[in-house]
Amino acid sequence: MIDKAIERLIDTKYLLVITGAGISAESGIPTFRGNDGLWQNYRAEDLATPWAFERNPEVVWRWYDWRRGIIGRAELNPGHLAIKQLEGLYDDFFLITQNVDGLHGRTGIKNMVEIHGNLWRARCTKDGRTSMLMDVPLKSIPPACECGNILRPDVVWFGESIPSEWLQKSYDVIDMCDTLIVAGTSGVVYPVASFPQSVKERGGCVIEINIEPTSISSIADISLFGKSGDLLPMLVKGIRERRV
Ligand code: BV8
Repeated sequence: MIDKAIERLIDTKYLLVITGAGISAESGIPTFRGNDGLWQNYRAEDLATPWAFERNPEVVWRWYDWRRGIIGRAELNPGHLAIKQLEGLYDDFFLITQNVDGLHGRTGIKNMVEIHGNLWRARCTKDGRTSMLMDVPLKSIPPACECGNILRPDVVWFGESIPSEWLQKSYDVIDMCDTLIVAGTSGVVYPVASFPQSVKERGGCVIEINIEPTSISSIADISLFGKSGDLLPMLVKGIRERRV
């Protein structure tokens, strides 16, 4: 199957990659729905929603600060680095990540949207101004903006709409790409969960990378089962070897 994926990738003009929490699992960051997942110990509804934040901003901020502590100690893994290398192998490349951990950004990748935001960025609840919040742990919880109002994590919570410019950019790339690699996502969170089907409907090829079948597997043209940190570097190696 990996040879079939490499053959397709050699002929690809515009490569779109979509990632989820599974890409960062090998960096030691808990996923959401796996056995050791974040949602095993917390209820998403209790934390990753605007209502949870309104009800108890301190609890929500402590959860994010705990995650920032883990992520701050995490190293990039070969899967993150391979995606950065893929960017260099194609004139037309784009990454849509659902991850808010900022690890793709640490590779220096440029053609990317963090469609669910970034937990290292904070947003003023009054005027919407954003700022990077790098202290771990936070000096005060909940942190306050210099204007005195409370800050929130600059992420997209359940029940919140994806910022229109990020969504439009995603739809533009979905229209233009001829191959999609979707890696490390359970494919259950919308609207990103609908993107592979959209690529398929436009005649694009969908290559899935995951350690187990997901809801995307039924529409994937090629499913590569294994760790993204192993498989993505193999794809990069194969493309480089067979490119004339
Ligand atoms: C919205 C940020 C309009 C915060 C997150 C239909 C249409 C539209 C909306 C909806 C709809 N149905 C329901 C909705 C509402 C909701 C939704 O989708 N709910 C789901 C649960 C059914 N969607 C929304 O609210 C979105 N907004 O659509 O606006 C609107 C508004 C109001 C009402 C309706 C519509 C906003 C969604 C964004 C939510 N924010 N996070 C934070 O992170 O703190 S979601 C969260 O899930 C993360 O961002 C995460 O990235 C994302 C997806 O999870 P995954 O990344 O897939 O992680 P998961 O653990 O599930 O899977 C990991 C995978 O990796 C597994 O498959 C595993 O096997 C694999 N894996 C593990 N290790 C490895 C590996 N693979 C490879 N290698 C390994 N080593």
